[in-house]
Order: sequence, then C-alpha cells, then structure tokens
Amino acid sequence: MKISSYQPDQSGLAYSVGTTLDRFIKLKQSDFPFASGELSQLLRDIALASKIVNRETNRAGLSNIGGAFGQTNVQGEEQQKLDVIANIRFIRALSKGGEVCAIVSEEEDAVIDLNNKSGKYVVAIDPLDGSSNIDVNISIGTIFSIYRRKTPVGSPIREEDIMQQGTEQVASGYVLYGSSTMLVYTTGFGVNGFTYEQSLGEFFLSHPMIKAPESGSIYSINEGTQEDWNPGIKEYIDNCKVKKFSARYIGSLVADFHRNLLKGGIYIYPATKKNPNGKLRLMYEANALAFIAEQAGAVATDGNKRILEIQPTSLHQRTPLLIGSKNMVAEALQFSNKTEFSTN
Ligand code: AFP
Repeated sequence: MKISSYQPDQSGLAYSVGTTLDRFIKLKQSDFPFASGELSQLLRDIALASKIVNRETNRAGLSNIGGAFGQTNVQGEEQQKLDVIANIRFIRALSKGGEVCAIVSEEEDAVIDLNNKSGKYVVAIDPLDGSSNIDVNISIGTIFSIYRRKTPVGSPIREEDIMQQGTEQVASGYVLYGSSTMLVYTTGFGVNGFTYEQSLGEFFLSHPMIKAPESGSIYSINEGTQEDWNPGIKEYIDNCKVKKFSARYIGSLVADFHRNLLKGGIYIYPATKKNPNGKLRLMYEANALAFIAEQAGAVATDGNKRILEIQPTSLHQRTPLLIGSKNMVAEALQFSNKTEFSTN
C-alpha cells in the first residue's frame, strides 16, 4: 500500500473557501484558560438563530411578515412582525442550547429566567435593531452581549447576575443584515468579522482583527433633532461641516456603527429634549458596541463616562452615546459641554 503525505493543492483550480465561524470559534476556545466549550456553543447558537433571521428578513417582502405587529414593546415603540419573529428565534436558540440561564431582550419587559440549572451565562440582546427600516429594504441588525452569571450555577437568578457593567462582558457582537450579512464579535481578544455565504449556509472569516481608524471623516447623527442638542454637540457638528466631512446616517445603529468602524467616523445619539437620557439602550445596544469599539481601538462614551463603566440600574435604561474613532470622539468631547449629558 502506498501512502503519501498530504500536500495542499497548488493548481489554483479550487480556491480555498476560508475559515468557517465554527472552526474559528473552536480554534479560539483555548484563549479562555478555563473554557469548557459552553461559550463557544453559545456563540454558535447565536450564529444559527441569525441565519434563520437572515432568511426571514430576506423574504420579508414576499411573505406576510413585513409591517407592524400591532403591539408596542416595553419602550412604547411599535413592534414590527420581524421584531417579534427575531425575538422568538433568538430566545428559542438560547434556551435550547443549555448554556444560558437568563435573557434580557429589548422586546421583553422582564428578564427571562430559562430555569436552566446548568446555565452559566446571561445574554442581553436586541434581536432586530433598526426595524423601522425593514419595510424599505435598508440594513438592520442584531446586537448581543454575553455575561457570566455572578451567583453560583443552579441557584436562583439574582439582580447582580443581570445588572452588570459592560466591563464584565465576556463576549459581544452584532449581525448586520445588509448588502451581505455579517457577524462581528469579540471575546476580548480583538474583533473578527465573518461574512455569510448563503449557498453554503456558513459564516466565513472575512475581516480578521478589525482595527478602527484613529480618525475619520464621517459623522452620523440624526440632524433633524439638532434644535434639541446641547450647544456643544451642535458646534462639533458645525465643525465637521467646516472640515467638509461626510454626513452618513441611515437610522440603523448596527449599520451606521459598522461603516464607521471600518472607514473611520463617529456616531452620536445625544441627549435631546425628547429623550433626555438619549434613545439607545445601555444593556443591549451601547455596551455590546462599546466592547467591540474598544477592542478595535475605538472609544465609546456617554459624554461623561466610558460606556462600559456605567452601572445599569434598570433593564431598559437609556444612554447618550458617542462612539467611534478615537480622535473624533475626543474632539467631540472637547466641543460638548460635558456636564449637560446625563445618564440618570
Ligand atoms: P428602531 O429599531 O425603532 O428603528 O430604532 C433604531 C434605533 O434604536 C437605532 O438603530 C438607530 O440608530 C436609532 O434608533 C435611530 O433613531 P432616530 O430615528 O431617532 O434617529
């Protein structure tokens, strides 16, 4: 019997499809000194649910799942049918996996206790962010944060398991359902992005070790609300215009954040008269993106404080958010009258 050792193909006829998310997660499992594979499985559960949500969003215009659901969520916002579907899909995936003990979701008033005796992790999730964009075919996203519970595994869930600062995240990420679908995540060892290959049904590593440019020339803010900003923010934005920066804002946080992360830019959702504490939610929007931003070399603040160091006091707490390229956020803070921001 002849045995020859494996030689990678040199013919160039069959291009390499690259590293799948599954393989990448497995390779990186050893980054965690006491990893037993549960966090890896949890990330895979999220990836699976995101594939299903991707399928649903892609055919939203063809099936009867576009449009409003006819109910409002706990924030008083009108729920889209796809908000509800995504919420069900993610909660189902997370409850079946066995790694999660509790879930905080934008679409749920209370913490969901999964009554899972072996679950070590708590997940905070915005299942479908930017959902007012669904019906007009504009990018939307999923945002998630993963924490380790503080109390012993198997004991009843307590407030300290849920109300953790962003610095305690063990992983966070987002899925962008855009011109292509991408999953971007960090476990505190850099940020990696994966693009979904529809025909193979797999995410492949496409953006290894993402680094945010330190400066940029894109600013993203809802300028329609400028009469309600503090004067410092208005001055900063006026200065962006003097510098002939580009205004880019589509009203889907994940998409606006992702673009600025790759190209260099700043996203601001300030405190306004209508939303004195900002509009975005700390636990399942700001924290997850702040962790990603910092891991990529960018920064995130509420104007006074690093986002990751804000102590949550309620599940659906809002926060002002300035996030993006380091130098741009620093300049925005110089302009803004810091004391006028509030996190309470
Ligand atoms: P929706 O999910 O209701 O579309 O809200 C999206 C969002 O939370 C965030 O993704 C956007 O950046 C932001 O709100 C847009 O808010 P404005 O419409 O007030 O600019």
